[in-house]
This record gives sequence, structure tokens and C-alpha cells, in this order.
Amino acid sequence: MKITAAKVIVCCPGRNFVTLKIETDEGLTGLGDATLNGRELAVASYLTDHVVPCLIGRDAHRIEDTWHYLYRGAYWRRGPVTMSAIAAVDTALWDLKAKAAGLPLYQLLGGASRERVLVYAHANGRDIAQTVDEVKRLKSLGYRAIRAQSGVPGIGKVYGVASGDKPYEPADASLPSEHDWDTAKYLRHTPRLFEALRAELGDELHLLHDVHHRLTPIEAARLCKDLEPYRLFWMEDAVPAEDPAAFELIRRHTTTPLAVGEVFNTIWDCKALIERQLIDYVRCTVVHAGGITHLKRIFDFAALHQVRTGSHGATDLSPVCMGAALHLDLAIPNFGIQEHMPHTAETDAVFPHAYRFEGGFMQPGEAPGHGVTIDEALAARYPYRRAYLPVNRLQHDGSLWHW
Ligand code: EZ4
Ligand code: CO
Repeated sequence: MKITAAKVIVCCPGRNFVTLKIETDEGLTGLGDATLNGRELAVASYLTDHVVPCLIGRDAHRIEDTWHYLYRGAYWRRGPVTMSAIAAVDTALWDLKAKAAGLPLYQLLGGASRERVLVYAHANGRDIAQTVDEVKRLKSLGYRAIRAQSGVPGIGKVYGVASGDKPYEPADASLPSEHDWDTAKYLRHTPRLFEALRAELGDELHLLHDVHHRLTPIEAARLCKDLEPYRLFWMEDAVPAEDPAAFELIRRHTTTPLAVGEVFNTIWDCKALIERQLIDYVRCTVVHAGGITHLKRIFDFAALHQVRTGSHGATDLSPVCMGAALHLDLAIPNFGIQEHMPHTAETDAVFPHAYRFEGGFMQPGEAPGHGVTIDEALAARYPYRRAYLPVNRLQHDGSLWHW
């Protein structure tokens, strides 16, 4: 099966997505997600200008070889742009191989290790009462695990909290919007949120929280200790992800489980965290961590060290990524949980898919490949719109902080 053509499709059905479509001489096509929120066109150019010319004529079945051809062959290894581009090729090739076999992708990854994929939903509200109501609403839809984020008194715009009635979507402006931050206010407020949630919802529901990289190690240790009575499923991105030593400090102080990895792009970003057992869940994704081939390598390595998976699944990862992720989730032995933020109706219409939500769990479906396609005519009706993630500044002196 030879690759005859490959093209990059950029569309914006409510938000931007970059999709790679690979065509073959056998008439089969494969799709990969290449979306990098706020830097979409860099990956589109990397693919169109530098990767696609190397793909034409290659054997589509040689997935591992193609991965190394693109990784080693670039000389300049790693980084989110390179690894998202490699991921798109890799995902499209797995899609093709599974279609050629006439099997859903999870069958090629070893078959199902479980019957269904546990997912967690996002609840947010401008205050504690509204967040509690939203958690109750999501629980009534069947979710067994819910991430809770709340507005903080005295802070204007907080990560994870929607403005108005719209679903939360961080890339909200054609130039970066400015948010404000005060760590002390956040540290006082967050334990109250989880105290209220446990009081109202009881012990059964899994509760999660995302700090979004905003604390120092000792502040994160304090928050994790304060939240111990509420038994979180995990605390996500408690500190900026680059520094394993920060996690060592947090670990010394608390038994709250730790999750990190949505910004990682290779195994080298999480190798020390995993082998030193400084985290409990690794959150790398198909799209930002080099595709199915590399993500499976990370997850297998994590399994050796009792680290489970919890792949990022925000709306800026396209349905193509979600479809591929669910096949991996179903197959790997050390799956933990999958993040699930539903896409808008416009996005779902552009990317028809076989996966479905069923009472707190998801299924990748039985369609050959990863089960996600693209309606190119519809996609063409939603041209790219420049959009950025916000920046964040400390309230007391305006210095730039982690968003
Ligand atoms: O801010 O995907 O857990 N989910 C997250 C996301 C990220 C966005 C950035 O593009 O942290 O909401
Ligand atoms: Co996150």
C-alpha cells in the first residue's frame, strides 16, 4: 500500500483544527489530528512544506520506520510542533493499517483489555454553588468522575471557568486576552469548593481538579494536603511540568494522587517522573506526543512503574485524536481514565465518528480504523480564524505568570 498523496485540512467549526489526510494507491485514506492550540499554522506548514514531500511513494504499512524517519530524520528532535506533525502521520498510518485489515484499531493494539473506557467530565461555575449544581447535572448524565473548577472571589477570570452561558473554550480571542491571578485567594478558596462537593455529593463520585501549572512546589504541597480529606481522584498540573524535582517535593508532603503530561511531547519529558514514581497518572495525548506509536511506548513504560494513563481530551484535540485515544484506552493494560469535553455540534458534523458516550463511559466503536472521518466540503465552509490562549498576570504587580 503506497502513499500517493497527503494534504493538510485546516478548519474552524467553532474552533481551529488541523487534520492530515493520507491517500494510498489502494484507495484507502487515513486521518491524523495535528492541532496545536494557538500555534496551528506552524504544524500545518511543518507538514505541508517539510513532511508531505517525504511521504509520497512510501509504504503506508511501515509505521515504525516512518516514525523514526521523521523523528531521527529531522535531526531537530522533539518539541510540540515536530511531535504533533509526526503524530498526525502516525495516526493516519494506523488508521490506514486497521482499515486495510478491516478491523477497529484497538484490535491491532492487542484487542480490548476492558469493556468500556471510563471518562471524566468538566464542571465549572462562577462560584461554589454554581459549580456544585453543575457537578450534580453531569452526575445525572451518568458521569462517574468529574473535574471541578470554580471562580475565585477577587479574581477576574480563572482557568477552566466559562464566561456567560457558552461552554468553556480557552482560545477566546484573536490576540491573547489577559487574565489576573492571586495564589493566596485561590489556595483559600479551593478546599472550600471540595468540602462543599463532598458534603453535597457523598463519597462515591470521583472528583478531579486542574491547577493548570500555577503553583510553586510548596504551595502545591499545601493545597494537596488541604484536599486530602476530600479524596481526589487526582490533582492535575499542580506545578509547571518541566521540573521533576518539583514533584518530588510535593510527593514528600501528600498522598493526593498527581497527574501531569498534557504539555509533554515525548517520553523524555516524563521518563524521570515515571521511573521515580513521582506521578500517578500520565496525561500525554496521541496528538501532542508523537501519535499512537510513541504514546503506546510511554504508556508501556508507565505500566512498569505502576503509573496509569489519563489522556488529555480537551476540545482543542480534534475528534480524530479522541477516536484514536479511545482505541488505545480500550487496549492498554494500565489505562486509568480519559478526559472528555464534548465537541460542539458543528465540530461533530465536520468529523463524523464511530465513538459514543454511554452512561459515564465511552466506546471507540467497531468501524475499521479509528472510526473518525472528515466531511471536507463542510470543513471548507469554516475557514481558519486566528485564536490565542490567554496570558496570565499576578494581580499585585502585573508580572507575567503561568496561565
Ligand atoms: O488548557 O487544552 O485539562 N485540560 C486543560 C485544557 C488546556 C487546553 C490548552 O489548549 O488543561 O483545558
Ligand atoms: Co489540564
